[in-house]
Amino acid sequence: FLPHLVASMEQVDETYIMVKPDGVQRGLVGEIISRFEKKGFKLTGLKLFQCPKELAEEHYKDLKAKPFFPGLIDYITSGPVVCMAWEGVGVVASARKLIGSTDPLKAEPGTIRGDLAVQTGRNVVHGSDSPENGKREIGLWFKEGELCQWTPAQAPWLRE
Ligand code: IDP
Ligand code: MG
Repeated sequence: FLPHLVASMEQVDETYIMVKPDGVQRGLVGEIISRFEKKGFKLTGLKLFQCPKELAEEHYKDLKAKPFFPGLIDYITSGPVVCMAWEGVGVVASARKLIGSTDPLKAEPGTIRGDLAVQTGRNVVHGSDSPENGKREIGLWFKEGELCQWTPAQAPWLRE
C-alpha cells in the first residue's frame, strides 16, 4: 500500500469561483485569479460574462427569503462577472479559506475579502460552500465545451 497510491485516491473536488461585478470594476480580476493559481489549484473554466437575472436568482435561490435578496440580484447583474471553475483535492474548503468571511471587515488579513473589500454587499468574490454546490454551480454557469480537462506541467511539483 504505497503512499503515492493513497494520495492519488484522495477525492478531487471542483469549486465555482466568481469575481463579482465590483471586483471586475475595481480591476481586481488578475489579483483574485492569481490567489488560486499561486495556491496550486487547477483552472478548468474561465470567462467574462454578463449574468442574466434568472441565473443570479437560481444561483442564490437559498437566499430568496432574505431582505437583501433583491439588492444582491441587482449587484450580481450590475456588470460583468468572471466565472471560474477550479479543481483540486480539498479545493472547496481551501478556496473558502482563501476568500475569507462573508463580512470583509471580519475576514482575516491575507484573505481576498480581508485584503480587498469592506462591505458584505460588495465582497468581490464568490466561492461554493460544499463539493455538491461546487458541481451544481459549475453546471449552472458553464455550458458543456466551456470546461477544459488538462494536466498542468507543475502537477508533479505540487503533490508527492
Ligand atoms: P458567502 O458568499 O460568504 O457564501 P452567503 O451567506 O452565501 O455568503 O451570501 C451570499 C452573498 O450574499 C454574500 O457573499 C453577499 O454578497 C450577499 N449577502 C449576504 N449577507 C448579506 C447582507 O446581510 N447584506 C447584503 N448582502 C449580503
Ligand atoms: Mg454562500
